[in-house]
Amino acid sequence: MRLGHGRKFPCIGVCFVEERAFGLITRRRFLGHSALTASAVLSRRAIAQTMVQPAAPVIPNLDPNTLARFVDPLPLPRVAQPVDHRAAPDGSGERVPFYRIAMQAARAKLHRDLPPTALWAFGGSVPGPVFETRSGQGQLIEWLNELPARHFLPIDHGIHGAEKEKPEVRGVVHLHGGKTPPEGDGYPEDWYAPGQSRTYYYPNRQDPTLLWYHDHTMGINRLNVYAGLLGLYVIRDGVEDALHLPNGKYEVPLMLMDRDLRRDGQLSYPVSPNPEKPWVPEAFGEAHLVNGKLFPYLDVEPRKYRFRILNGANGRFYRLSLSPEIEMNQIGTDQGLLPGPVPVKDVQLAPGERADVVIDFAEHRGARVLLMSEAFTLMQFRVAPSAVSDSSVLPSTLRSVSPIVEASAVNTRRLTLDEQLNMVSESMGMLLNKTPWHMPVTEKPLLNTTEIWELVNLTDDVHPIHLHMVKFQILDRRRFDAFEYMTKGSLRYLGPAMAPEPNEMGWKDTARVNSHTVTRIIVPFVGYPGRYVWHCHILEHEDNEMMRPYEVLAT
Ligand SMILES: [Cu+2]
Repeated sequence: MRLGHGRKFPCIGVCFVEERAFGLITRRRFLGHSALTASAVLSRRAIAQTMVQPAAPVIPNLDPNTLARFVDPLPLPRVAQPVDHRAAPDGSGERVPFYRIAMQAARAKLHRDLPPTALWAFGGSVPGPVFETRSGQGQLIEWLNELPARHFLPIDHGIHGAEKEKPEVRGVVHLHGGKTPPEGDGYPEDWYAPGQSRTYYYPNRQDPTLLWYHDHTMGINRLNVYAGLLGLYVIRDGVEDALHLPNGKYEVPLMLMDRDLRRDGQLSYPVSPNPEKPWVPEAFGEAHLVNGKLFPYLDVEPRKYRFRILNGANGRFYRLSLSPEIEMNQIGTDQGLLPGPVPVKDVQLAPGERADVVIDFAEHRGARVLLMSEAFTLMQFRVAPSAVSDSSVLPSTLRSVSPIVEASAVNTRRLTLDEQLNMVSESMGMLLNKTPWHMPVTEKPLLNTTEIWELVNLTDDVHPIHLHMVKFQILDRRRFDAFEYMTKGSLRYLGPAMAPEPNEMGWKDTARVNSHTVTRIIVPFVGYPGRYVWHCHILEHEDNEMMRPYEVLAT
């Protein structure tokens, strides 16, 4: 375990503020937006950052607000096509679609007025091709590593798993939210070098939802994903089809992510002032990409649309709303449909979380509607002026989601979320339960049993905690005295337990664990025995030790 390196953000021309809203704490770049500055409190970290004198970047970063808005149509990812059918490896004799997708260097225009940006991409595009499949329809994917021999983003060789003796470029693919056997789950240490490939089997024996695939390589995951290695994966079934939700061209994926770009249009990843230890604890970009474009527009008809939204950012939390304000209906979350539509004015998404949202433009003929995240404009909807007929339905009942009875849990684990700070409040790394990655496995639930995990967040940040292979429900969140916990070891609550938000009351695979809050999740360990991981989905945290193995034991 190499702690003792890494500073907080390099303060290149901008500083950071801490904003408290809805009981959450998020750090944001100070952009001069009054909405942000008015509530801003200069954090201990921002104070520390003013003490840092970073090296000037060779090419300054681009201010995306200097670009023309809404000049590029929203791109839609192409649908992946199988190249063959092969025998499923489960012994069933069934022949299943076989896909071959390469991780490779690519160039893409992120905006009309920018030169092509060098990226790493699945199948040559960011996002990669979208997989379309059905519940219970297995498929095989050969993931080829055809990346170049050298990385183009700053590797920190002091981070566990990214040592100098390892190949600089490595890759391994994880299907986020997939109920996947362990040999195909993309275990972070199962990486492979350029010229190699792995074929993974996805049984897809799970409810319909939006999953996503991305790199998960030990120690450089944040860099590989930032480079562009992510894509969407949709599972459907007949029950969902029968709801007659908006479909076809009226169902639109929106993959959100933020990047910093240099003025020459190339990716810029933030680094610490120490070139030997370039890791930074979070990477927030000022350029917000929707399906890989800056400020795209989408022509829509005045009717209902279904948007399948992923926060694919490394560390950015999005709080999505429409301007002018239009009420949305959230119909699904990470692991599928909610019991019924939840009317919302905004939708909060931490990295890794998904939202399934229906927006009805019927009352807004001829309008220009912006998709915003607080002060940031993400994209524009251009509503056509003429009325259309709309046969799609927004049913009041979507799917039965039975709350798991707490008494059914056979075990409760109390697990802390930890951050180590030095004397000037600079992060030295994060941990789960004060235990680095390489220590022996401590979480070993039995297959087909249910556990409660009490996630005790001792840090000042919100951490989106993701468990591989399983889905879970959020029981509640409760504020506690973190100082007393850290000094005396006693857990003293500061208020009542709060139920999850209505739009979190479905099946989840990633849960926001708020600062100084105990978030309880209840997890049926149903699926496959074997070694998996759980981790924070802020990728900079995950790469610097906020990830642990867990093992489902066969009964
Ligand atoms: Cu985290």
